[in-house]
Amino acid sequence: MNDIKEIFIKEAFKDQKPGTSGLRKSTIEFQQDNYLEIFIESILRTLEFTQNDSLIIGGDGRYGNEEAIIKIIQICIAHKIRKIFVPVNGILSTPAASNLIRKRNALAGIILSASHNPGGINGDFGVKVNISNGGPAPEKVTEKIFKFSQMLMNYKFYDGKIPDFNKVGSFRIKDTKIEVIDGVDDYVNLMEDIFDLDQIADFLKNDFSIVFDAMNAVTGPYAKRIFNKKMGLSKNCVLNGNPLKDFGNLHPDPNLTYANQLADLLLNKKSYCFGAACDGDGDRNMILGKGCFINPSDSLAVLTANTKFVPGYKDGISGVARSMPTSMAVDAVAKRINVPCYETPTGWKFFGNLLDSNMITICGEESFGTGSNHVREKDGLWAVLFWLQILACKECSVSELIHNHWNDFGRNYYTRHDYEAISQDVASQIYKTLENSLPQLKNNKFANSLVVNADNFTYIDPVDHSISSNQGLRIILENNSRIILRLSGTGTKGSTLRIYFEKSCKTNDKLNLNPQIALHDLIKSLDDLLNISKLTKMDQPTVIT
Ligand code: VG1
Ligand code: CO
Repeated sequence: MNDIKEIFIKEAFKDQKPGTSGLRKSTIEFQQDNYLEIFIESILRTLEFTQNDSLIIGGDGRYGNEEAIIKIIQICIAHKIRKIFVPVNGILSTPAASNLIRKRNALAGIILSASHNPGGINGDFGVKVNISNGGPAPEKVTEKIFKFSQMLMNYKFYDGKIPDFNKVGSFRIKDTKIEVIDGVDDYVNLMEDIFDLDQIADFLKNDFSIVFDAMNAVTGPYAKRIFNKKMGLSKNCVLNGNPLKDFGNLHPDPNLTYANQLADLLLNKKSYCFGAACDGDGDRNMILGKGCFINPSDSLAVLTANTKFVPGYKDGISGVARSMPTSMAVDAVAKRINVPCYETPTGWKFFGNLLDSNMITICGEESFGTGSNHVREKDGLWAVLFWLQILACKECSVSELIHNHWNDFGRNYYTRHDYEAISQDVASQIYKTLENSLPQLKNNKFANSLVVNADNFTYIDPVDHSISSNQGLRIILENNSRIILRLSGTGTKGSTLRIYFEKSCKTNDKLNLNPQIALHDLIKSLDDLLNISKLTKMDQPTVIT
């Protein structure tokens, strides 16, 4: 019996263009017949596996995770891929996947996740593709995948049963060996190489209470292994620690709006000295202190200023990078320690070349993402451990650390306003109005300051010289203030508008204002120009960071 089948489709799926990070759609759309399969076939054709190449497959545990892994294995068997690594129960965080690709010398990884988007049958599903350096596929690869998806009218698959992958072991089907591995081990080993976990544990046990919110998503098993098993902390320090298919109806986006349970514990009740949360696939992090929220752009600056306290970076760093909308707080640190600072478009894939060429060691994005050359993804738990290591060395509170940082380097007041899932027409009207106003804005006054530049950001990769244009509209003002506007590439409903406001202050300026007040003139002037509240019929953004 021939159990390798060829399935034909009548029409290509027109909407398989990957966005900022992978292909994301509603779960229902992903469940259309052949939808996932055609995208996977396109990935395999693009990557061109040879006899010696292996593949990592895992996901954040959301609805459809295991079923998708089975389908992908079936397609891989039909393609005679020699070796596949799957974590037990298919649960693998994005940074752990990046690490595994590198450790096992795999050609690629397929991560089933829509990251910070909600899960469940009424939520979202997604596929991220990572290449052999462990990082997200760059644009030239995702473009090729998209091209295949528009051309292909058939795919191959193995029409047979795939054994359970609920425990460590291995099995062979036809030419393919499938190894089921522990998805947590390698990652925890890596964290032990970078950090002094004993020092952190001693500090925490000495009356420095912490709470970590895994938001019913992928980081639960990792956090329990590190905080409970390795450090011996009480079980209660990990909240929502079991990965659930629908994330227990939480929206696993670690910000003040969606991680409100944690925010309430730290900011209102002041029940702990330190709190942190990660997103659905474990690459984002939010850091909170007692009564104190750390803006992710500031977090990047604090980590960069304190690398000497972390064993993994004790020999110094080669450089830093931030995405364009991320505040320039880290630029001041880079200048002080005399290392280069690069500005890339939004999306982790743009850090890959800089990391691979050792031009940078640390990088980050304003969207709660920080990471380093230890993997090629942003890494939520890594950032949490980094903060704890600094606090353990300095023996201070989160609030003292951030205030001392501002007193030393100055402060970049910063906020991001998200208008989620608004109509595409309204979003494009707002975007076009600003785009068309850019030439008039330049060299004129805006919010009482001179506009020194107004443009649409274009990036030229310093390593391979590839050009990425249309990466965000910018109004750059004379006193190092900026307004940036871009449309999200990860949303699945309507359009999501992101607006970023920044004002930089010196050490002798007022450093303790509420950012919404410090930035009010910029926020108000932009609304006057673009009519955002009127057009969206929203008196405030969906999420304010
Ligand atoms: C958002 C963030 C971006 C991040 C991306 C993927 O993209 O702004 O900084 O890299 O999500 O994060 P967008 O296009 O919606 O602004 V994750 O945690 O979803 O992989
Ligand atoms: Co994520």
